[in-house]
Amino acid sequence: MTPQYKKQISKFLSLILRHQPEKIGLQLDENGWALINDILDKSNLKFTFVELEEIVVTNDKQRFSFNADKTKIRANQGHSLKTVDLDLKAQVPPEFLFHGTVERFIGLIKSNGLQKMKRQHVHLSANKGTAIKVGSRRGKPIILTIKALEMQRKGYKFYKSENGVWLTDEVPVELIIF
Ligand code: HQG
Repeated sequence: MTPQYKKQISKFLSLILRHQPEKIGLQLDENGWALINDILDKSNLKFTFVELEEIVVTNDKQRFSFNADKTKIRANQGHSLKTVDLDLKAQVPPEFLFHGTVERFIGLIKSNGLQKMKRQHVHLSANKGTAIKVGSRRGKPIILTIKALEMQRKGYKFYKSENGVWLTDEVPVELIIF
């Protein structure tokens, strides 16, 4: 497999495991798991179980996880599907978390806080470097600092995905340092 083909498969997996399983007639269970054999059968991109394993293990952001007996796979975060509940336990966050965005959203964020938009959660990171990468997908990154521990003490819930992304429902504007 070339790196390009691996990337193409990884993007395809993100699409069917986070957003549109119906594209290939795939079923996800309530916690977002899909049967690996179904994916291998239904995918137009051809790959074997061993190749899938390599893609999951070497994925730059560890976007996917296997279940214990490696019959199922799911995306660790990033879903837009409303029906998937990752069943994560609420956790106490560090004092500060970071969010990478771009200038054109700042006005709206200043009025509405950070909103999950099309996804299930607002995505935050414990380190600035990751937030810079996330923001850079859209242009010159602007990094917002979130008073996460204070938020949690005020009753907001925080979750950490299997691959270390911090998730929350929204961030009120008064707890964002611009
Ligand atoms: C912005 C990728 C207007 C927000 C990344 C962001 C991440 C607002 C965009 C993961 C807003 C939503 C998630 C408001 C927030 N008004 N815009 N009130 N509140 N926004 O893609 O955090 O490679 O859903 O700043 O690396 O950019 O796919 O979220 O710019 O981990 O695995 O609305 O997706 O991971 O965009 O990225 P997104 P995100 P993967």
